[in-house]
Amino acid sequence: ASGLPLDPSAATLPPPRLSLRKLGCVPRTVRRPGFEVAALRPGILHLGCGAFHRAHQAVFTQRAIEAAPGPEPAPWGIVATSLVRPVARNTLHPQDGLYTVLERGPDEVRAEIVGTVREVVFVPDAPAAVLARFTDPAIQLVTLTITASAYCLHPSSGRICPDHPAIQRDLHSGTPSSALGVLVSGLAEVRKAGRRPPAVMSCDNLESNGRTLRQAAVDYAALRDDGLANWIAHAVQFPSSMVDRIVPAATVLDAADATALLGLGDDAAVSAEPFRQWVIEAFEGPRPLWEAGGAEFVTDVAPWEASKLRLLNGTHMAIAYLGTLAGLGTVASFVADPLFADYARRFMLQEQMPTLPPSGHDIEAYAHQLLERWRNPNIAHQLSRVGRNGSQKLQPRLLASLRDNLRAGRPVSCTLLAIAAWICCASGASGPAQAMEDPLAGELTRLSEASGDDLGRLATSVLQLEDVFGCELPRLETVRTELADLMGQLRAHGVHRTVANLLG
Ligand code: CS2
Repeated sequence: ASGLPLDPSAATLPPPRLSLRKLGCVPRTVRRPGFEVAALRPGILHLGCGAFHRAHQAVFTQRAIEAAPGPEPAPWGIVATSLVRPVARNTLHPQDGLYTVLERGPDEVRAEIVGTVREVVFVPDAPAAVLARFTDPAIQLVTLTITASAYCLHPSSGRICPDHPAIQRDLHSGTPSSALGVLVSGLAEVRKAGRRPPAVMSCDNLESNGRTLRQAAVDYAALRDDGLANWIAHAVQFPSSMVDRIVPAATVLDAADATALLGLGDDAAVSAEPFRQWVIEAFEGPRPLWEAGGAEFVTDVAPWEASKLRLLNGTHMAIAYLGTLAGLGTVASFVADPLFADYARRFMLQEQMPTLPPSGHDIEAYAHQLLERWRNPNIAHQLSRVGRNGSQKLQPRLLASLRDNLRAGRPVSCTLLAIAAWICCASGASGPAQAMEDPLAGELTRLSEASGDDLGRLATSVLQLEDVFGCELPRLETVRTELADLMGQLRAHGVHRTVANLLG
């Protein structure tokens, strides 16, 4: 018994939390911010402080500050706000905004402490203070990672939906709580103060995200004040950007791994794959030296955006629904099956690649690289997460290319199989265990119940959701019958046999 500690409770005391004071104690194997974090002044207001932001833009910004000359850190600290949940505030406050990014490669994990997030605000706690930041002369940029569904758009037209509950809530309460509401009210403050507006950059996976955000902000402003709408349309820059890094939702395993590597507690740690990419439409005015982190500034983001949305995000959707129906849990487990990997490759090369705008990009190499990234066994990217809100994401990721291919007489069966799988999951037709979170889940379940066992009827009624499918696709008899047939095959034979039949 001589090896036992005298006080057993002492052995289980948690380590102290990561904080500015403790930063000097972390082992040398962990990368630390290469600037004096306490001296970093804010320059960016960010909406949506989720795991993606923390593993993407905040890391590029860290590189930019590290590369900037001068004794003082370049003033690009981030004031990060979250709108829906207070998790970021609760975990980052006690850590002085510091957290670890665990870069999980196939063979090793590297840890980096990020120091660019200098303030974290939960908007419902202090809405007026957030709006006041828009007129803070230090804030030069406003960036957003709020996810596609928070843009409150009609999926098929890409214009805002004034009846959206988040917009209605804002209009009735007078205090904005939606991201669009905060953005437009903040810009209204800038206009009232007669200041030069910050550039506003969407970092979400949307088609022409800069133009889409501008239109959404203008439409939203027009619900209140045409003068404001007109000013936003003309005075504010909305550069587009293509962002890419696979970042699963943070888990307790991330916190535990970070704690083991740092010797300090970190409840805000996030995991990410080693790959990261950011292509930004050039804009005027001051900005961080994001190139130092590998970002590219270009005149037109469209070719990058199209291949990213259609090959990466579109195939992700196909993987999410087919994988869920096959009883799998992660993207990596799907592509580990050679038949499913063949399906993903065929889908990308035969049905998505032909629809891309001309560019000098090597799309085959890109598809190959994507399969390698998805295979990373240390990234547990949950299918339930990748597949949520499908009704809001189908249009740019699957339906746009489906239409192009139908018009050009090219093959579409891999795409239709992905849509058939979405209908099975999102309508609950394949059972509650495979149901996906979706704003239209209630409506889809109703359609499924009304159709009973008649898959043809279910396909027809789902296709008639004009907000999702527009009005052209539902009229195409071949789309309807093929979808119903594929849903029948999935139900009767399971995913493996259906995919094997399809690939021939
Ligand atoms: C995914 C993306 O959940 C999803 O919609 O497709 O989050 C994807 O992992 C990122 O866009 C990768 O950059």
